[in-house]
Amino acid sequence: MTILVERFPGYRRITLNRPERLNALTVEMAAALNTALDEAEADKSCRALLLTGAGRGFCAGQDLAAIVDAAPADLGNLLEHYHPLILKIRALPIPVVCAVNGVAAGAGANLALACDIVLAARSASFVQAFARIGLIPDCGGTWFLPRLIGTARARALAMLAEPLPAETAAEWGLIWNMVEDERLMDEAQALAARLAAQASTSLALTKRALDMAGSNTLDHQLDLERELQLEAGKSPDHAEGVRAFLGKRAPVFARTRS
Ligand code: LHQ
Repeated sequence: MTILVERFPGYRRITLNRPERLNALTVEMAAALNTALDEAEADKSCRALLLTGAGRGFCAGQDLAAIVDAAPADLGNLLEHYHPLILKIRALPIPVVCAVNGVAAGAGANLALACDIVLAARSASFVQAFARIGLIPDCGGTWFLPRLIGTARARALAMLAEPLPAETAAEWGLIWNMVEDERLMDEAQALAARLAAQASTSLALTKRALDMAGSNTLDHQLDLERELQLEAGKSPDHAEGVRAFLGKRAPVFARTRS
């Protein structure tokens, strides 16, 4: 199985599982990942996702053996399998934590950057490997990189295709944080469990607002915040959060998404 799905209380862990190829992507794998994301969304008790890779790599991007003789049109067709995954991760109404356990290259790097909170092991690295094989960053690379780290660094990473160590990725703000290798999975699971215990409507709407900010004027964004705040304000979790604060106790949020 190219994708493994494990259920934990409140969240699911999805593991890219072609370790002998550093979890390089294939069309079959993209289809399996798509199904895993759909199933997680349909399960209202699933309130967070954790994405990681099996073995020593996170994901080496497209499986190059599968495109060695590909015609240009084939490359475009392949992206029709990958690009919807990027949009799906962004549109999911639940937070997605990515535990980057090793090298994340090409589409693999950008798959990680599409997630909401990226935690990487010290030994991990991020490589926009595309220029090495005469391609351009896809799967959102040209969109994510300048927004996350600014155009100067984005351009150099995309054009030089040099590996960026996890520690620098965290310093630059490409990712949320770096942890020692042996701590990665515990920390990532704790993060997923913590998000799963939070107010789910609040997280879903926060995710939506942050994504819309990429193309909105401040004026429009303030309107959107007002609209989404009204929606968040209607959730029982909001009432519970306020009561818990005033009662000096920990809030108990709903275990099922509405
Ligand atoms: C691989 C791969 C790989 C196959 C390692 N494929 N076998 C999407 C679709 C449409 C159009 C095109 O674009 C895209 C998006 C893309 O993702 S294009 C970019 C594709 N990815 C790359 O160019 C990265 C290629 N890989 C590497 O540069 C290195 O393997 C990295 C830097 C990831 C890791 O280096 P090392 O740690 O030194 O490992 P390694 O190179 O020895 O790899 C281990 C094995 O995995 C090895 O096989 P072997 O049989 O010798 O043990 C590699 O051949 C295999 N492998 N990446 N993408």
